[in-house]
Amino acid sequence: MKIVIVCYPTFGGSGVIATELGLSLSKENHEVHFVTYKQPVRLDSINPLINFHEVILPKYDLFKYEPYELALSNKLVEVIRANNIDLMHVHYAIPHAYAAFMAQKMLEDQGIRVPIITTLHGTDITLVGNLPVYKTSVNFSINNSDYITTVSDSLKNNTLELFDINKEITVIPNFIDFSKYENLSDPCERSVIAKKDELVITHISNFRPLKRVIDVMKIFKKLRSKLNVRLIMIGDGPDKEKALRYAKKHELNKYVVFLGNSNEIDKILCFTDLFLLPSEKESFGLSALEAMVHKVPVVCSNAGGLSEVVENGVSGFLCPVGDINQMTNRSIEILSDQKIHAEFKNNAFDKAKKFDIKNILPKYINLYQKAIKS
Ligand code: GMT
Repeated sequence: MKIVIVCYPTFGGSGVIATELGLSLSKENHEVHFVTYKQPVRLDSINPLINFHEVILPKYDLFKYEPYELALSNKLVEVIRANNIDLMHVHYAIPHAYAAFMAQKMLEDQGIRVPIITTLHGTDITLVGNLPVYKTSVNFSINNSDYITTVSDSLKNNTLELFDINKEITVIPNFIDFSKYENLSDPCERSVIAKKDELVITHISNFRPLKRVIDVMKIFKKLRSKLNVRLIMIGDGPDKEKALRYAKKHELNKYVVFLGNSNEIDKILCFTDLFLLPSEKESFGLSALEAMVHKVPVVCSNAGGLSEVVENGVSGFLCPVGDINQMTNRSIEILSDQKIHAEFKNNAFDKAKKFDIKNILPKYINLYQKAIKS
């Protein structure tokens, strides 16, 4: 098949999933064309079946805001015509489903029919998509996609509660490519960041308010008073400054490392002892899964789809949003007994296997085939 993928090219989970999906499709000999405003951050492998088409927006004095959707739908028509594309798979509804719908209509005018699959990822439904300023257009573009998927049951339920959806929604969970971890040549170098006797706690996110990074800091402060722990904060975003200030104010600087955005999270996760994700909303929690593949137990909130990824009391713990005491106590429970820690580590890895791309890719391929035939 020849597939166009539209996504955000940044470090967010939706862009990561779209990129990994494209790479896996190309390994199965499908031709993949990414259409977005920048090369996706994880699209670093050279492969003749992977193509990247940049949406370029010229500056024009009259515009206060450049009309990205317009340029994107224009580019989609151009790429689809030039490459005989079979289908469009758009990740994150805003504005991608809307732009895809316009492209589909323009192509129909030229006698070309290309189906749209829209994958909803989270905040396109639970936060920004639900704002009155976007809601009608988001609802319209979801209903006008040929197939809709969500990354968890929880997000499917949210979509049905918040929007007026007249189509079936298929749940296709996020995934991880286990084959990438089978023959890792890089050594796992804990000593670069942590001392021998220190336990390492990691948090990865885009530091948006809904990630509750100050909860991470507060949990860590409590843990530090009981255990010899070090915290690694990976990512960047609006609340990073607050987290830095918290670390300084509470004299945690010596024990917290802020690494910024990174494409090398595996180099940290491989020696991490516990992953913290206290988010207020989380449709799936891809970063938790990325930790679990490295045998890292997860202590997180019970928001959204996290309970579909982390089994409470087995591969980690799910606690009420904002319950810092409970998250601290659960972390201590895992970290203070080596036998318990080892059990949680193995369980985390076993649970992650359910999300191996080998199990998930066929679900997308089936849907693509159905969409092309219909
Ligand atoms: O979590 C973020 O802030 C990024 C966001 C995105 O759209 O890139 O992540 C969403 O999609 C990920 C991939 O499907 C999910 O793993 C995240 O849980 C989801 N984020 C939220 O629902 C807040």
